[in-house]
Amino acid sequence: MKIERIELHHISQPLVAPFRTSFGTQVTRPCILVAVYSEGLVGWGECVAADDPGYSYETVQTAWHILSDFLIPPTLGQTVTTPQEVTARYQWVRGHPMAKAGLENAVWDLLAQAEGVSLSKLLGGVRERVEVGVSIGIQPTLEAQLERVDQFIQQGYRRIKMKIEPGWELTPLTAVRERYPTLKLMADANSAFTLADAPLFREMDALNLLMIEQPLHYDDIADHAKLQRQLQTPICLDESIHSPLHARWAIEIKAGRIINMKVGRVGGLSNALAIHEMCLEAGIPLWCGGMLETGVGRAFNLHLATLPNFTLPGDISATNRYYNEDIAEPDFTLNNEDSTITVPTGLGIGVRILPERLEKVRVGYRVFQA
Ligand code: OSB
Ligand code: MG
Repeated sequence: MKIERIELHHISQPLVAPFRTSFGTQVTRPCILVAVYSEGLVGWGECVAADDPGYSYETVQTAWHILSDFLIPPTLGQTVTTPQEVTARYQWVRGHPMAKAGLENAVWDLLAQAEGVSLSKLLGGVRERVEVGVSIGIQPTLEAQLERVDQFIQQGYRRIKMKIEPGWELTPLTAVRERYPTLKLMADANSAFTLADAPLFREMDALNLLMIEQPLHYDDIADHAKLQRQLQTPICLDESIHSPLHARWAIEIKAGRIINMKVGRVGGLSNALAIHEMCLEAGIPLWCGGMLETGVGRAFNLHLATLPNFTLPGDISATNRYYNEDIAEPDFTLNNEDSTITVPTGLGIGVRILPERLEKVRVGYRVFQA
């Protein structure tokens, strides 16, 4: 297929509630939607870089620059039959995985549509519904935290992730554990602690958490390996894994026992597939992380999480947990009898962009024509 046209849509949508983590508070969520046109079809991808470099060094602005000046020019006008033919043209570009994923994933959607299959089918997915949980931001008070957990449990979520930071860890986690003794409960520190906090994490072993996500430095695997040796609770790596190479290093040194897969963080679906394969062989379970995506990114997450080694519930919540109105339809809803979301069965990612909604929240637009 010849890539005839590529569009970048920079959008910014208000979140239904502020989302506070150890690295900051998000009130609105931007992203860049990438549209790739060929032979009457349009593939969509979502670049999940944020407004600020708090979670990752990438921002909407750096991704816009990398896409516009380095990734899109060699892609335009090319004839492609596989996504790897696109990624090969910008393989020399170091870093910037979220920018790369936005473009590569749009090509996956395009190619799946052209082949007349859903993305899950093209990837080799094995399930129609995906088990999901919810990620709860840091709350102003313990009462607010418990109330938030209660709300989500009432909505049907059966796995709760709590954000933690120094001063907001054992007390809120213990309170939730006491109220829900058998709940699948986990904590995400977003790199807020150091190895000197090992005693604190050893105390968490008593809480029977599903895992502790990224307790230490965002670029570290060495200290995570040291901490994992002192804990019974599995460590899950998020921020530290940017590529199949990082995944291999982390597995080799036993830096954790679980990996959070985010397709943006690892540079696109091809790398996600490579990491999936590697983890399957190494006995490392995966789950699909989230970046407060729009319906486009959420659809990618659902399709990806249908692969066999995604054996733990993902951070893929219902649309109404993030946005009042989204730019794509249908909205994703929780099947609240079993805490799953049904994977779209249409062609490609199987969601439809709503042009009026898109324009309403769009703050930047650029067209590249072959
Ligand atoms: O660390 O997993 C994280 C959101 C933005 C950036 C980083 C993270 C998160 C979440 C929310 O935890 C996941 C979601 O529901 O999309
Ligand atoms: Mg995380």
